[in-house]
Amino acid sequence: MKVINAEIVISAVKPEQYPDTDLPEFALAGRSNVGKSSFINKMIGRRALARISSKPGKTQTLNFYLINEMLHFVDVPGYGYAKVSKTEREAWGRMIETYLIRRDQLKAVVQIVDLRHAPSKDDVMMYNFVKHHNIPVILIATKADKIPKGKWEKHLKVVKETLEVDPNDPIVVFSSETGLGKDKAWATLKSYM
Ligand SMILES: Nc1nc2c(ncn2[C@@H]2O[C@H](COP(=O)(O)OP(=O)(O)OP(=O)(O)O)[C@@H](O)[C@H]2O)c(=O)[nH]1
Ligand SMILES: [Mg+2]
Repeated sequence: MKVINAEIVISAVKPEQYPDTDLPEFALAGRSNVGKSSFINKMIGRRALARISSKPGKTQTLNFYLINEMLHFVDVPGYGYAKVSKTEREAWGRMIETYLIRRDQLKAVVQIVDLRHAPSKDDVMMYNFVKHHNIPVILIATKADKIPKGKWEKHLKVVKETLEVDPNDPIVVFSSETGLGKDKAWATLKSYM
């Protein structure tokens, strides 16, 4: 997809603030620092529309990005960031759950995992949560540029086995560094719109 226009619409923390449109939405889920914001930027061809940081925990609100007046990407705060207090973590959890369960416009969760490592307990929990609520999920195994191509299949197998992935769920090997997987990711998203 050729992205002509991309803009942040709102940073929301509660449902009243979500954009009042019927446009299809895709929410990014994944560990803090896994590369959710980088995924959005690569997909839309902007270096820094979604905020990226070397510090984990950068994204703290539900950030709605409007793409070509056609769809929204929703950048969601990452989970598993140790330096966040329990109270804060619970508030984030509620905010994310409320959004994922109640948002009719949500077409699929784009769950980002790190191709280099076995998915964490939190990754497994998130995947199970999404499956439990019957929300379609697209898996993106990112940072592929950090391991040699010959090892992708082996790593992919570990990802699938650890998550006990439903064989019907698409999984795309991706790199925000090189753009690997971008076309396949767009084609996959479109099939859910
Ligand atoms: N080499 C490489 N680095 C990546 C890739 N994707 C993200 N990164 C780096 O990983 C770090 C975290 O990326 P972000 O996109 O900010 O991660 P995030 O998931 O949005 O993080 P939070 O907002 O804290 O939850 C940054 O330093 C990125 O440059 C990738 O595909 N390859
Ligand atoms: Mg982020």
